[in-house]
Parts: sequence; C-alpha cells; structure tokens
Amino acid sequence: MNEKVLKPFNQALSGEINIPGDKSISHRAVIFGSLAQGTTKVTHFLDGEDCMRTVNAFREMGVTIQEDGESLVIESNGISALSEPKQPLNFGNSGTTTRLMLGILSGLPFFTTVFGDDSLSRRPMNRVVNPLRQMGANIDGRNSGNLLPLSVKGSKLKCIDYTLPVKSAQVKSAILLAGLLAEGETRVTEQTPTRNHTENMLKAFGADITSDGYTTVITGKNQLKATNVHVPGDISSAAFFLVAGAIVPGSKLRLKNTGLNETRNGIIEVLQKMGANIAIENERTVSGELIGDIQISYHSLKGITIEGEIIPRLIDEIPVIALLASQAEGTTIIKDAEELRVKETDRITAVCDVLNTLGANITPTEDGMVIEGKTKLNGGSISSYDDHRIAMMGAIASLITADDVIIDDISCISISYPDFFKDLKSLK
Ligand code: SPQ
Repeated sequence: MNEKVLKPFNQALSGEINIPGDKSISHRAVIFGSLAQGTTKVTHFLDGEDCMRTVNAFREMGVTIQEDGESLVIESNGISALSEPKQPLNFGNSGTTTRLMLGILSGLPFFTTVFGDDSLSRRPMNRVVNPLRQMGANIDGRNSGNLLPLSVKGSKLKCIDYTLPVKSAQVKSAILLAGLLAEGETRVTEQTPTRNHTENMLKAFGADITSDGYTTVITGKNQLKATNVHVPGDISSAAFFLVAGAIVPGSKLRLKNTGLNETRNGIIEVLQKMGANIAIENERTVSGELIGDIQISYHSLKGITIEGEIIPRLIDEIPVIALLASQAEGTTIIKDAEELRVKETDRITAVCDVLNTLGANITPTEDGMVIEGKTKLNGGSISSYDDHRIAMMGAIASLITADDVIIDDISCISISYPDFFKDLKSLK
C-alpha cells in the first residue's frame, strides 16, 4: 500500500503542463505498429503501466519494440510473422489491452492464455467474446468465457454484421481487429458513437476501412503498412487539471497539446455549459487527431444535466466531473452512464463514497448520480478503490478541502499518469 497524505492547499494554481500521451491512442499505436510490416516510430507515447502491458504482449509474440525516452520504435514483419507466446500474457489492470488483444488473438494461428489483476478479473469479457465467437473465435475461460483468465485458440474467422448492445469503443475495436483478420467485409454499427481512434489509425496504416460515425466497414486480409504516429496529450489526464483550474479560486492554467477529438471532448462542453472560463488555442491536426492548448481559469459554476450522446464522449472524466459539480451552484444530474459500473471499479459507488466522505452531497442512481452543490469539502480518509481515476479525483479534491485528505493507496495512478504528482506540484 502506498498511502498519501495531502495537506489542504487552498491557494491559486498557475502555470502550464504538457499533457502526457493519450492512453487509448498509445495502445492502438503499439497494436497497429506491431501488426504492420516495417518500422513504426511512436512519439509522445504514454509509458504508463497499461500501455506497457500491450507493448509486452507484442514482445512476447516476437515483435521488436525499443523505448527511447518518450518514443517507441516498433519493428515488425507483419501479422503473419507473429509467434505463439511462450507464457501466459499478463494484462495487469488494462481493459483496453484485454479486449483489443482478444480480437487479434482470435484470428492468429496459435494458442494463448491471458490473465490480469483482481480488478480486471472481475470485468465482463462476454461483450467481446460473444461477437468474436459469432465470427468463429475459439475462446474459453471462467464463467463460460466471461471472466479472465481466458484461453484463445486462434482460428479462421468469418466476417460479421454486428450492432453493439453496449456503448463501448473496446468492443467496436475488438470486432474491427478481428475483421482485419477475417475473410470479407465486417460491419459494426453503434447507436451512440464512441471514441474513434481505432478507425482513424487503421486508415492511417492503410486498412480498407470506411465509417459514417455510426457504421464502420472493414475489409479483411489487408496487410497494414508501417507509419509514424504522434500521440496527442490525453484529455482524460488533462481533465484533472481542467477541474482544478475551474474550482480552485484565482487559478489560471494552460494545458498544452491536449487531444480534442470530437468523440472525446465532452468535458469541454460540460465546462462551457457550467459557465467555466475556458478557451482553446493553437488548434491543429497531428497524425489525424485534433489537438490544441486549453486555457482555464476559476469562475463561478452552475449545475447542469449530463445525459445521452455526450456520455461516451466523457465517460472516463465522470469521477472528476462529479467533483466539479460539487462546486457548482444547484443540481447536476448525470444519466445514461451505467457503463461506469463495469470499469476498474464500480465508479458510481466509488465516486459517491469518496466525495461524500469529504463532505459532498451526491446520491447514486442506477445509471449515474445526482449532485447537489455547492458544498464545502472537509478532509478525511478515502480509498482509491485501486482505480487511477478515483485516486487522482481525490488528490484534486484536496486542493479545496479544509483538512488533510489521506488516500489509502496511490500506486494505481501509474496506470495512466505516472508523473501526476510532479505535474501537480509544478502548478503550486
Ligand atoms: O483500459 P481500461 O481499463 O478499460 O480504461 C478506461 C480508463 O478509465 O482508463 C476505463 F476504465 O478507459 C477505457 C474507456 O472507458 C478506454 C477505452 C479505449 O481505449 O478504447 C474505451 C473506454 O471503455 P469502453 O468499455 O467504453 O470501450
């Protein structure tokens, strides 16, 4: 256990942060670089624990991946050169690694066993296993193949026309990756669009793929070609400092090179609707992804309702949005976010427990929460629930609490933001 005691700060924050690389895009850069023939250089790669799980999985399958500071150099002879791992693959805490890799392993001509930590071993895998089985995948494990550890015996896959029953980019991506290895045309339709990094990057690596934002069609058996990828700053990491800037009186922050992809930028819309003082500058497109610098400064906020199509565009930011809403005048209602119950922990329960312990007034609902603001936050002892986003939310809350905040274990922060406390300190 790595306990952290955070003293009340209660002073303005100022300065700028170069936001670390996007976790979702870093995973995908490693995956596509490893499947492509040739050399792929990935710059501003996030070397958090989750992305390193994906790197190690491909190293186990014979791909050469070298780390050079914030860059990765991937050398691969393509899909057909991947080899059977000699040992079970450890996916740690990473849902993205697990679900995307299941899509690929299903179509490779060898046997693999995959496992993870306690949290990952509780997360549902039937959402990917069911469609993959329809494509001919041979996957089995605990709870009829719903829970890790799972074993995969690669087989010849057939294409599928699938409508997603859950709002999940991981499920969409797993099917598209299996579709890349299958004969024919695979179609995936989603009712509410989720993050589209897989589609963007597959295109950049030369796949035969089209998408209208709802239905994506990929033609299989196409060799990917190596290309360089620059990873934007992760808006899900920037979110902690966006909220800090918005709720700590007198603060003024600049978050540089942050990803602004329209399938991920829901938090910006929420801040604008709540009345935050926020501006975006220096917008540009790099490696097919929109990025820019975000300026945020303290301003009074008002409660709003957050529901419907915006939810997948801010799903990972909801813990810290709940903290934001606790500092807004009036009621904030979050609905349609039932997916929060199957993340690293049940994030509806965790957010309500942690923030209510500190003095917030939040009521959990089946698919979200109701937050009454504005509440004064006291200190207290809280659990990180072994969830990086809950731990960082607690640390940001401590910037406005009256007393110490003691977080039981902050080790999980290295999953997505190893330098979080260093960056926070630089603003004080
Ligand atoms: O990888 P993991 O553990 O699932 O990570 C989380 C996170 O908070 O970092 C979710 F717990 O992000 C997911 C995100 O919620 C990353 C992701 C992706 O890269 O495709 C998609 C989302 O999950 P889902 O289930 O909605 O597809």
